[in-house]
Amino acid sequence: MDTLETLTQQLIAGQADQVAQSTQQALEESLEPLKILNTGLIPGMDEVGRRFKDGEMYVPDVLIAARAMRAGMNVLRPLLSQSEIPSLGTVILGTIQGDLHDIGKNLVGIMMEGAGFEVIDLGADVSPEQFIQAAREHQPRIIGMSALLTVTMMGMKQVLEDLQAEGLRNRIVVMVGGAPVTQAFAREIGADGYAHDAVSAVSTARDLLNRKGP
Ligand code: B1M
Repeated sequence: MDTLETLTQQLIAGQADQVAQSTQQALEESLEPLKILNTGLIPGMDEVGRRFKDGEMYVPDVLIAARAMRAGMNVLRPLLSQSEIPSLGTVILGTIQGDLHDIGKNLVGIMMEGAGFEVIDLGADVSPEQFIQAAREHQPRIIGMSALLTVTMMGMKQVLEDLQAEGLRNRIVVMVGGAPVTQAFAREIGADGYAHDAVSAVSTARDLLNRKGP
């Protein structure tokens, strides 16, 4: 088994210390941080999701795997966010109210930082009021919302409506993402953009800002 396969297995087993070590080892083998993320860590989390769905793993196992994922991400974070690029503007990020899934949103944050955005991460379970308050306070160019549950997705629409009602909608680009979210859903709720993963979130953010202008 090569280092990335080992990493995937350790993540599934929730072995946080070993995941950190294997991530470090993969870097020492000169593997690119993005490759380690996409070929070692994320497939592990995908497999955890499959097993959870099929009743082969339970919530505590998933939490332990999520902790291991974080241990690997902590090793990669400084490398993924290394950037000499001047700030492209402020992005407010958060997982929508009622939803505690934050791993994907954290990855989006890391990649955005790496691309030169200043990221203000509101965390998970973020209410529409918190998004509005942060929009007033930080005057972001982008608000990015993440949802992993079909039952919480509609909360994104509420944030869009509240931004509109507060007169803030026109100056802010709103992006959405998360496993159950689609381009069609983004369009339906009136978001400006959708990204399938953390890497495309960066290019989508750049495109949307270019289209909107200064
Ligand atoms: Co939960 N969970 N979970 N879970 N969990 C899912 C999402 C689920 C699909 C599992 C399943 O049934 N197969 C299912 C949702 C079903 C549905 O609604 N369709 C589910 C469920 C049901 C639940 C509970 C209800 C379980 C229960 O209690 N009975 C419960 C809900 C709690 C709550 O939120 N209120 C729950 C709890 C949990 C844990 C707390 C145990 C844990 C979360 C820990 C944490 O995040 N800190 C957890 C986990 C880990 C998962 C799975 C296994 C993995 C999610 C993950 O981290 N993926 C997940 C199954 C799965 O998705 N395979 C599952 C890795 C991550 C890198 O990917 O988050 O998709 P993802 O992010 C990607 C893209 O989506 C995108 O970029 C990221 C990186 O490429 N992206 C964006 C994300 N946000 C974006 C924003 C953008 C752009 C792109 O722009 C702003």
